[in-house]
Amino acid sequence: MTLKAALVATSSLLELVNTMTRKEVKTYCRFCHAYCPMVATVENDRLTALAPDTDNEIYGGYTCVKGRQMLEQIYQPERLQRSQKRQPDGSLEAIGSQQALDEIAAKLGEILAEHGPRAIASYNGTYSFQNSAAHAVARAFHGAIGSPSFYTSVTIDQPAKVAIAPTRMGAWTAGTHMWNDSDVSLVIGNNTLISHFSVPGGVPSFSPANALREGRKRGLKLIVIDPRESEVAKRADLHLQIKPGQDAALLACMIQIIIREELYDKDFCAEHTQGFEALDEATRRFTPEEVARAAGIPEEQIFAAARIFGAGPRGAAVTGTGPEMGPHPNLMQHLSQCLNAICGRHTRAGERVPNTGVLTPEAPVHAQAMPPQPQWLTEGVASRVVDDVFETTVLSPYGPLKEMPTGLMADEILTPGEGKIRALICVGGNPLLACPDQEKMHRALADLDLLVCIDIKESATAQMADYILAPKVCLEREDVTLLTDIWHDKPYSQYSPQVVPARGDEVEEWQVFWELGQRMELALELNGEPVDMSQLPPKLDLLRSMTRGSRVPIDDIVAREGGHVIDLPDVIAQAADPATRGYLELFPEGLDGELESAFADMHTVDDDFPLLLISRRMKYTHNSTGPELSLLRAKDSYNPTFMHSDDLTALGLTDGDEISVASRHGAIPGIVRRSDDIKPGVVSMSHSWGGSPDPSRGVDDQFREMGSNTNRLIDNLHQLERYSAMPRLSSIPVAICKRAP
Ligand SMILES: Nc1nc2c(c(=O)[nH]1)N[C@H]1C(S)=C(S)[C@@H](COP(=O)(O)OP(=O)(O)OC[C@H]3O[C@@H](n4cnc5c(=O)[nH]c(N)nc54)[C@H](O)[C@@H]3O)O[C@H]1N2
Ligand SMILES: Nc1nc2c(c(=O)[nH]1)N[C@H]1C(S)=C(S)[C@@H](COP(=O)(O)OP(=O)(O)OC[C@H]3O[C@@H](n4cnc5c(=O)[nH]c(N)nc54)[C@H](O)[C@@H]3O)O[C@H]1N2
Ligand code: SF4
Ligand SMILES: [Mo]
Repeated sequence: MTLKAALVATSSLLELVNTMTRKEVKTYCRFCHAYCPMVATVENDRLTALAPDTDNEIYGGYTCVKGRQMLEQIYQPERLQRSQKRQPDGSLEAIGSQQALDEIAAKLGEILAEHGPRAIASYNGTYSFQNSAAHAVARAFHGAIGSPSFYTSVTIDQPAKVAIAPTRMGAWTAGTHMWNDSDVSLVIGNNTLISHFSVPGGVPSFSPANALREGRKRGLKLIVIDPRESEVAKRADLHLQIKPGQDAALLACMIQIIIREELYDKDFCAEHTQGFEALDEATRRFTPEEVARAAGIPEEQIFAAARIFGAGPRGAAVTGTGPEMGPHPNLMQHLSQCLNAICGRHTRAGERVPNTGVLTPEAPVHAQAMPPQPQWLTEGVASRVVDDVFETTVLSPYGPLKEMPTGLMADEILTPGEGKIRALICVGGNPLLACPDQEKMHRALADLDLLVCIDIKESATAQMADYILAPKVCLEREDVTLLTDIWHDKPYSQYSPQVVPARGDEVEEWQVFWELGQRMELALELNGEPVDMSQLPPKLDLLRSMTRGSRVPIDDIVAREGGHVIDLPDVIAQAADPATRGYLELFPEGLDGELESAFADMHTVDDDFPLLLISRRMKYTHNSTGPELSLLRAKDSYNPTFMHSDDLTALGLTDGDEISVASRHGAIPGIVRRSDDIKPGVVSMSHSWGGSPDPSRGVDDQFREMGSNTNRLIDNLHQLERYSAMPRLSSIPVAICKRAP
C-alpha cells in the first residue's frame, strides 16, 4: 500500500470508530436559570456539537447565544481543571483536590475550635444554584457545625419578593394567575427577553419570544414600567417610561384609581384580605397629577395602565430586579402584590392550580391565604453590624429557609468580636464584583484567615483566594431541574446524565461540603435523613433524599430521556379550610411610614449628582460569566455607559467618549454609548464587570478591556432596606464628566 492509500485507510478507519462511538445525549443548559433543553453530540467522550432539542414541547427548540458557547467553555485552556493553592509569594500552584480538601478541613477545624461556628461562612452565588445538590449539602454542612453564616446572592437580588412581602402580607396558597391564561400582564422592571428570568404572570422565562407572540395572538395586553424601552417594553401595548425609583408612588396611584373607579374585586377583598380601608386611606395622597410629575410620565398613561390592569379579568403584576434594587423595594413589592390582591388575581376554589411541581412534595391546595408571619422578620440570628436586622427567611417549596443578608457580609468579616467571619467558602459566586462597596469587600476578603473559591476561572474574587477548587461544569455532571420545578405552567421536569466525563481533577460543589464534613467528622443530614459519611455517596442518592415524598419519584424522571411535561392529573384548588385559612394583610405594621418616605422622595433631586444610574442585564454575559468566552467577548469587552443623546449633548459628550461616573461614594471610568431607548436623566450600566480594585492591578487603566465595576459607586450601609438589609443597588445619583486624558 502506498503511503497515501495507507493514510486514507487510517482516516476512514478513524471515522468509522468515531461514528461507532458517536452518541447524542439529551441534556439541558445551566448557563442561566432557563434550563433550555439541548442535544449534545459526543465522540470519543468529547463534546463535538450542541444543538437545541427541537422535540421539546415547552421550549420548542429555543436556546440563546450564551448557552451555545458551552462547547468553548468546556475546552477553553484557561478553564481551571485542577485545584490551585496560593503560595507565600502570591502565585498559584496546582494541588490535588483531595490534598487541598485535607488542608482546608484542617484549617476550618482550627477556626471552629478557636472562634466557634459563626466564624465559618459560605457565600453561594449564581452557579451554586445550577448544581441541583449544592445548596442542600451546603446547608447540611452549616447545620452540622451550627453556623448561621450561610449567604446567597438572593439577598442582593430580590429579597422583597422572596422573603419580605410574603412574610408581611401572607401569600395565596393556590398561586397567582399565570401568563398562559392571562388577559393582562403588568411587568415592572423585568426584561425576560434578555434575562430569561421572571415569576409566574410575567413574560415566561422559557422561550420568552414565543410566549410573547402567543400572548399577542391571544389578545393579552402587556403593560411595562421601565425607565428604558427595554426589549420587552418594545413589544408592550403600553410602556410607562418611569423615572427610576418612583415605582412605589406609581403603584400607590394605580391602586387609588382602581379603588376610585371600582375596578377591584369587592368579594375577594371582603373574603380574603385585611386592611383595605387603611390602604385606601394611605394611598390617597399619591394623586395622578403629582405622581405623573414625579415619575415623568403623562397622567393619561397612569389612568390607562390602571384601567387595563383593573379590567383584567385575569392577569398579574410582576416585578424584576430594576425596582427591587431601587428605593423602597419592600413597599414597591408589597404594593405590586396589593394590586394582585385587590383585583383578586389568584386561583380560586374549583380552578386548576397552575403547577404544584413534579419533584416537590404533594400536598392538598386550598384557595386561601397563608397568613402573614411577621415574627419571621425579627427572629433568628441577629446581624452583628446593624441593629434590628436578623436572618432573612426565604420561602421555598420545602418551607422557610434562613440565610444571612449578603449586603452586610463584608461588615460581618471586618467587625471584630465574637462571631466575626474568618473563613469563607465561595461557591460559584464573585462577591468582589457583585457586592456593594467594592473597596470594602476587597478589604474584607483580604482580612479573612481562609478564602476558598469553587470557580471555573481565576475570577476577581478567586484572585484573593487561598485555594481555588476546580468544579465540573454542567455538562460534566448529572442534574435535575429542581430549581425550576414550580416555575412552569405545566408539570415539567428533566434529568440530564453526565454528558462527558471531566478530564482533570474537578469536584462538584456539593462534594466539597461532603468531603469537608467527612474530614471534620460531621454528621450531615438531608431532609431529615442521615447522609452516608463513610464513602462519597452517588449524587443520585442525595437527590433522592432531597426529593423524598415528591409527586413523581425522581427515578421516573431519571428513566426518561430529555425534558417532558409529565402527565399528571390537574390539581384543583379546594375551598378554604376554616381551620387554617388566613387573610392577606394589605396594611402591615410600618407601611404608613414607608408610604410617607416614598411620598417625601417623589421630588428629591441631588443637585450635585443629578443623573440616576440603574442596572441592567446584557445579552452576551451572565453577571461576570461570559467575558472569558471569545464570541461573547467579541460583542463587548466592557460594560458601556448607556445614555440618551439629549444628555450627551447637554454634557458635551459624543458616543464612545471616555468619561468618569461619580457618586457620593466613589468614581469609576466608563465609555459612553448613545442609546435613545433610555429616559433622559438616566444612566444604565450592567453590574459585575471590571476587576479587583487593588491599585497594583491597574483596573482603572483597563476599563476598555474589562469594564468598570458599578459597585464602587455604592455604599452598602446607606439606605439599607428594613428587614432584608438589601442595599440600594440601582437608582444611584451620579454625575458624569469627560475623563481627563
Ligand atoms: N450594582 C449591582 N450589583 C448587583 C446586581 C445589580 O444589578 N447591580 N445584581 C445582583 C444579582 S441579581 C446577583 S444574582 C449577584 C450575582 O452575584 P454572584 O453570583 O456573586 O456573581 P456572578 O458574577 O454570577 O458569579 C459567578 C461566578 O461563578 C463562576 N462560574 C461560572 N460557571 C461556573 C460553574 O459551572 N461552577 C462554578 N462553581 N462556578 C462557575 C464564574 O466564573 C463567577 O466567578 O450580583 C448582584 N449585584
Ligand atoms: N443575559 C443575562 N441574563 C441574566 C443575567 C445576566 O447577567 N445576563 N442575570 C441573571 C440574574 S442574576 C437575574 S437576578 C435576572 C434578573 O432579571 P431581570 O429582573 O429581568 O433583569 P434585567 O434584565 O436587568 O431587567 C431589569 C429591568 O429593570 C429596569 N429598571 C431599572 N431601574 C428601574 C426602576 O427604578 N424601575 C423600573 N420599573 N424599572 C427599572 C431596567 O431598565 C431593566 O430593563 O437575570 C438573570 N439572567
Ligand atoms: S436562555 Fe441561553 S443561557 Fe439560559 S438556559 Fe437557555 S440557552 Fe442556556
Ligand atoms: Mo440575580
